[in-house]
Amino acid sequence: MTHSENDFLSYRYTRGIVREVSYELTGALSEKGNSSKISIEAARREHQQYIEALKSIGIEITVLPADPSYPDGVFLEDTAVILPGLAVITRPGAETRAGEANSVKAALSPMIETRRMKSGGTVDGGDVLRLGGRYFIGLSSRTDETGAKELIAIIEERGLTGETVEFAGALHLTTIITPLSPNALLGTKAILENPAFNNIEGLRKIEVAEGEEASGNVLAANGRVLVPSGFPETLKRIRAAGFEAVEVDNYEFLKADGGLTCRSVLW
Ligand code: CIR
Repeated sequence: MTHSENDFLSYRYTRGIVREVSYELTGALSEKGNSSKISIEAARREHQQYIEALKSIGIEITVLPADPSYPDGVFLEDTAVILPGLAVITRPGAETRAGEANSVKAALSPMIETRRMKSGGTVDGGDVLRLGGRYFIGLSSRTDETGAKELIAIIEERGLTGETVEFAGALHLTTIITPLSPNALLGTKAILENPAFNNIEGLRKIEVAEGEEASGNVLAANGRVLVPSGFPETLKRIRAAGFEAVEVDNYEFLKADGGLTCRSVLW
């Protein structure tokens, strides 16, 4: 394994892409219909804070222009799954989002090898949880068996492992569970008890605090954990477990069911 592969597998990144917030974000998909309540001005401020947080830990960020045809375009994590040295361009599960992948592929191509999924199945990047070099693919309303199998085959070609996870209660798997390190997961009680996460040697499980279930999506990068603001008990638990955590606002994006990881693709 090369040095940079090893870095990637331990959540050490040097590059990333994000997309500008478009005015159409108020028309983004949202399970509770809250996206119409988004303040675009506040969302832009939050997104700038997020970009600064990523830059401050040494990640060079390329900002893609907003695309008014895609209200959900800022959540570009769903369109690409990164493997060491390869970006798999997904076929997102929501019909209105399928076209988002084209501009993401175009932006990534000069920076990293890209490969499009072509089985006809669907995968949203938000359903892909990576624990070190082990990929867990949640089967959801957006990610189907065919898509997951195709992705697992590509992961296995690269000498890593992939498996599917059945789960309920969230839009995406990583809405409720995310890594803090290659051997620590933060998640809701229910998902941490999922058989997929049992019997993993050396795995530490940190539960989000009661009443703070929306804090399961955090972003571990370069030795730091970005935690959405407004979840003080979960923040305490992450720090008590020995991680350096900083709060980043995600209030506006949460109205459209988006977490911190959704707003970037890092490698
Ligand atoms: C959607 O429903 O597709 C967007 N409003 C939210 C996507 C969030 N993405 C993610 O969890 N990876």
